[in-house]
Amino acid sequence: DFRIEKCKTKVYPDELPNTSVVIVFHNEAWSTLLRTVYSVINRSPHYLLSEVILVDDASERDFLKLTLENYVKNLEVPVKIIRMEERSGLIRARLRGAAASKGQVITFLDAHCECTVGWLEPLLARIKEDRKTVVCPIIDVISDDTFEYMAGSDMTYGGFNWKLNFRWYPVPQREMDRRKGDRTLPVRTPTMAGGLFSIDRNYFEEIGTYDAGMDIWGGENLEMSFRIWQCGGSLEIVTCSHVGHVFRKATPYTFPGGTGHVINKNNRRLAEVWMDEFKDFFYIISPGVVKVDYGDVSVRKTLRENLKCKPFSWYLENIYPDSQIPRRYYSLGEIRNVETNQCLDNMGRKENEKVGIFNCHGMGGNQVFSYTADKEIRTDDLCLDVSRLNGPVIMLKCHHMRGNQLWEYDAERLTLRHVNSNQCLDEPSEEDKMVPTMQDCSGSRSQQWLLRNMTLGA
Ligand code: UD2
Ligand code: MN
Repeated sequence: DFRIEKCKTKVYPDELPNTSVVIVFHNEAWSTLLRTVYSVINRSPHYLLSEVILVDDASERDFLKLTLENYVKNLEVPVKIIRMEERSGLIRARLRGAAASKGQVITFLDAHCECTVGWLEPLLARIKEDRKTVVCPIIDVISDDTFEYMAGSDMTYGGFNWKLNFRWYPVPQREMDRRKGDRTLPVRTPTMAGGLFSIDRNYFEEIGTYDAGMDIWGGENLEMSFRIWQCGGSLEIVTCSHVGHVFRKATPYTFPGGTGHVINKNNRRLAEVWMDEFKDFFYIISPGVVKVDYGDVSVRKTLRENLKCKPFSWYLENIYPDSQIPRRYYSLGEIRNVETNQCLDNMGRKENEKVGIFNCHGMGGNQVFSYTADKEIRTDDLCLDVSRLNGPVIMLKCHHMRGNQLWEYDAERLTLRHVNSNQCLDEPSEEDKMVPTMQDCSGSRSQQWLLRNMTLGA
């Protein structure tokens, strides 16, 4: 039981909607799959459990065929197995499972989970209160070495970066304040991880289920998150519900067509339908993506119109103001030095390393920075940061607190002045030609920078 004490004593209504649990899998191991199924059966009140549906996405392992079928016949709750005729990916497999299910709520789980004591009631109770709320449990970590269960945090929520990777970020203060410090109240989350959530069956259909044009893996979680928020629903992490998940280092399956291609295609579909002009952040930081064919999204665009969904800028402003994508910004593109004609370049470096400077290549990627309305210079979730007089200029996680990440661009003098140190960004020194320096502002050409706006993409 991984709940905090206050959750253990919470009382939920007797009358809750029942749920079907849909678990899709491809080449899952026996032990993890059965651990998932047993935990659902053992840790859920049976009157709330309509059925368990296992959707086999054309696995190649023998024991997942007849052996599994015979095994589940003896379980206390009806377990139905559906087989996809061909490998379809988790999105279409979940759609098939959902279509075959009967419960008032549909609960999706990955095939390597463990539901813990009391996991189900808080999810269903929240949906009963508001049928347009889509709810996720806290996803705890099951070690992929020892399979030990380790409690996760109720202080993180879902976000995403410019590359459209899902990421966990700390729950911001505004959300703590909204809950008045009560950790048993659900956290409104901008995005969900994707694998574990409950949704009212009718609402799932009203809001457009999934984008069936997405293949194999990836992107469907952001697509659904944006869609829910933009089209009038809400997405929450119900902190009194804990489900563990094995985060694995490698997948037991292939990506037909190539991992990159599949994920880029899915991401393009969601960017084109939901992100409006903000899709440029994705396209500019990963320019190769624009070559990927994403098929026809007209059906999804019509859905967006029919549901009268709000623009992505509304989502950024109201649901995700601490997003890595700034809602308002002055520039998005290269930052070029007037004297040397070279560009700032993060050289694919990671957090805590110096920002570089290099010949401009005009290809986006590592040479893309945005000067935002909050006056930070950022590339994805990293910001230019100076903490000492005379530098160095390093890339640090953006903290939205101004401080050492606050820059003043003078559009006439073309200078980038670091406010805290009152020094200006300058060309490299003789010692290290690869990194810009910080110098007292002098107005010299080496301290002049052009901030470009560029748009790649469709
Ligand atoms: C996360 C989600 C996952 C999904 C994915 C993005 C969690 C804990 N997991 O990745 O649910 O949203 O992000 O797409 O939030 N599977 C198939 N057919 C396939 C590939 C996968 O049935 O072609 C099954 C797989 O057996 C598993 C589920 O889909 O049960 C999710 O796949 P995963 O566990 O490899 O994804 P994960 O946890 O890395
Ligand atoms: Mn998983």
